[in-house]
Amino acid sequence: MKHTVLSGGVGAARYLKGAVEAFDPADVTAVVNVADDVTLHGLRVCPDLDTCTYTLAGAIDPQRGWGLVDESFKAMAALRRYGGLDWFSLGDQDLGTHLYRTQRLIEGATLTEVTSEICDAWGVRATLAPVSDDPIETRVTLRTGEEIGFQDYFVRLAHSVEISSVRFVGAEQARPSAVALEAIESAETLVIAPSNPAVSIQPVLAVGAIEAAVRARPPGGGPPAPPAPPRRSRNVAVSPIVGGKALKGPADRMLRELGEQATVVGVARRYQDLVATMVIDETDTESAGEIEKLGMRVIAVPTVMSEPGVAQALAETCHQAGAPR
Ligand code: FO1
Repeated sequence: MKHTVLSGGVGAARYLKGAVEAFDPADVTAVVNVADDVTLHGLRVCPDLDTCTYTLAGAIDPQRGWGLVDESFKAMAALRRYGGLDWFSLGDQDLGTHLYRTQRLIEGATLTEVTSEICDAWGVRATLAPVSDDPIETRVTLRTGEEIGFQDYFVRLAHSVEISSVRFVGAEQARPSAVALEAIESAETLVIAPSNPAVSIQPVLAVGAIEAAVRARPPGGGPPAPPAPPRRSRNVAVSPIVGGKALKGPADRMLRELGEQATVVGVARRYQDLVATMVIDETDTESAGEIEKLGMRVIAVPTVMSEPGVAQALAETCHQAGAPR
C-alpha cells in the first residue's frame, strides 16, 4: 500500500501526521512544494519541507505552525543590531537546518538527498520528496502592478495587500524529482492535501511531468462512468476551505483576489480534471450537490485537524476513497 500526498505547508503537514498514524510511515510519501523556498543571508530556506519535517517529528511550534517549538531568536536580535534583513524570523535551532542544507547543496547534494538526510536526523520515516530538485519561484503580482517574491508578499507584507496574479518561475523547465514521480505513479491512493490551491498545490502541478503523472493515474472512484468523456483518475482532494474560510492563512482571500470562489465548490472546480473524489468538511454538506454536478463524488467528514483523531480518520477516509476497488 502506498499513500502519496501533494503537499504545501501547515495543512499538508497536519494531514501527513494523521497519515503516519493511520498507516505504516514507510508507505507515506509527500510530494512537497518548493516554490516558497528562498535564499536569505546566503542560506537556502525551504519552508514547506521544514514545516512537514518538524510536524512529523513532533517538533513544530504548534501556535505559529512553522519553525521549532521552544525556539529562541537570538541570532535575529544580533542581526537587527547591524540593520540586517530581519522580517523573516529564523530561529536559532532552525538556523542549523538551513546551515546544513546550504552546505550540502554547495557540496553538490540534491535537495532530494539533503531532505532525506534531514528527515533521517529527525527520525521521520515518511518520505518527503521535493517536487523538483530544480529551483521554482513563486512571484506575486500586486493590484498596483508591482511583482514581488512570495515571501516578500507573505511575510514582509503579511499578505495584507491585494494581488492580481501569481506565476511560478522555472516550473516549465523544472524536471520532476525521481522520488516524486515514482511516488505518484506507484501510489495506491493519491491525495491533494488541504493546502492553499493557488500557491501551494498549483506550483507542484506546474511541473508538467508531475501534472501529467497525476492525470495518468487509473480512473475510478467517481460517479458511474458516462460514455464520454473518460472517467477521471481515482485521485482524492481535501478542501482547505471550510465554511467559506481558510482554516489557516490567506487562501480564501487569495482565491477571491484571483477571481475564484473561496468555497468548497471553487476548490472542486480547480481540481475537477484531476480528481474523482472531493473530501469536504461536514459543515459544507449543503454544497455537495453542486460539486457532484461537476462529475465528482463528494465525501463530507470532519476535516478540522486541530481536533484529536481527525487527521488520522481523514487520512483513512481518503485512502479508502482513492484505493482501487
Ligand atoms: N512565516 C511568517 O509569517 N513569519 C516569519 O517570520 C516566518 C519565518 C519562517 C522561517 C522558517 C520557515 O520554515 C517558515 C517561516 N515562516 C514564517 C512560514 C512560511 O514562510 C510561510 O508560512 C509559508 O511559506 C507559506 O506556506
